[in-house]
Amino acid sequence: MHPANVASAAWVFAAAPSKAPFYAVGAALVAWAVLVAAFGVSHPEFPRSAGGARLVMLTTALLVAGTVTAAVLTAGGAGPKAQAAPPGAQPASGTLTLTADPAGALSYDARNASLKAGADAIRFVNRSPIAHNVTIAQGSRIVAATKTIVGTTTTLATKLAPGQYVFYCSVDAHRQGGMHGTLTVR
Ligand SMILES: [Cu+2]
Repeated sequence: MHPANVASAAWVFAAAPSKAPFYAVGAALVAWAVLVAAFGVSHPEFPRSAGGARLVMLTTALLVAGTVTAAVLTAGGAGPKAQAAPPGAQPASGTLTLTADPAGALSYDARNASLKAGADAIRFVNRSPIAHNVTIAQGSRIVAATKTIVGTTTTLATKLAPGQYVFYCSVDAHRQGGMHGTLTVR
């Protein structure tokens, strides 16, 4: 490596330690590409043998894979922004979060929900002064139900098979009043 490149690489390591692996592997890939290109130009018959060609391709592939891996790892570890999901968004995992209307209206914050089949969790937030729950049923068969809570949050672990479900509040006539929706499990 040229002394100036070494110096700038060292600067990159010092300035951004979390991105250092990406820059290091990326720089190696660039250096390799330049080397192969320069050698190819000065040696018209390069690569001389099938084995040599394979070695060049393998090295290139490994460096590209290393760069991509380092880029992904570097991006994954980037600041607090990476973890912050937008408020109200359903996470991609098997967790369904439903929130009862905090002002006391007979409604949840969603009418249609979906979940991945398997080990799921139902998280129910009820900040209202009225007792509610989330009951999940297929037709008239109840398959899961959270505790009935007031002014707090509860989580229920469940295992749902793919299919169509309904969710509703089983307290008094809350379901008829509007606390219901559909749940699709894929
Ligand atoms: Cu209710």
